[in-house]
Amino acid sequence: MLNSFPQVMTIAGSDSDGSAGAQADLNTFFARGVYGMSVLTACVAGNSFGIHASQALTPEFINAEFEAIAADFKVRACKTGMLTDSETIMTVAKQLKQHDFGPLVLDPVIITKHGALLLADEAYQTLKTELIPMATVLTPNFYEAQKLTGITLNEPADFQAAAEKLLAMGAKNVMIKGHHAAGQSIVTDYVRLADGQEFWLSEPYIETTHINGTGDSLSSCICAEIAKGHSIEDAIKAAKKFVHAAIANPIDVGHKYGPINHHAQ
Ligand code: PXL
Repeated sequence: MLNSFPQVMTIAGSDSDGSAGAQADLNTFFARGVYGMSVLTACVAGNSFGIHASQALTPEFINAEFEAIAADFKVRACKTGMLTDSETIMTVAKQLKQHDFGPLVLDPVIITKHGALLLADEAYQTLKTELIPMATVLTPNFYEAQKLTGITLNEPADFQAAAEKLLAMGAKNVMIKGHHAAGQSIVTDYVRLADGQEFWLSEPYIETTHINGTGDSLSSCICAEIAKGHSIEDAIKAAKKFVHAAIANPIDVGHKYGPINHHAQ
């Protein structure tokens, strides 16, 4: 009975407006019926216009958060979001090696959709060598996949080559997210699983300004589904549907670029 309820943990930044980062993760965890915890790595002052200030938390404090959770809870799966810099990545990697927090969904957050930098340039290499090898599922978006692999994504074969390269870095499963080619009416993701299976997932493209937190929520949903015992393939497919519904049914908050709707199912 003790600690039997599915528990998950996000390792991410707080976004004050609730649209992204740890807030989006915790909303997703709640919506998917798991108990969510958060190791905050940074706090950003954001609203629907953008990010106005950012403050990294210290390694000492981040360690204290990890230790507090590890001492008391049984985390079945975890995910990462904003990791700021190499020092933060090293702190997180060390904690993930010391404790068993279950499978890791690594969302390699680099920059927001509106251009705010959430990961320093100097940290790409550390992310590649320290964390990607620990990733059960790696979920780069179109931009991040190109940054991490150096491969320009045009043709389907480019996506396959990029995924191959990310697998060679040590990720077990890769989902390259959310490419919407100009003029097309669908958004397509490419998935490559550990067993060699590959597939494309498409949903209709929705013209909207309410997409803050999309990537965070997708990776959180994968994490939640894994914690409930679903396969990686099913978790990825469920997450794609969840995020699509959350974009398709917007809620009216903020003045500009709003959040997705975690109440939608
Ligand atoms: O959605 C990417 C993201 C991740 N983490 C934090 C953010 C954002 C985007 O605004 O603020 C803390």
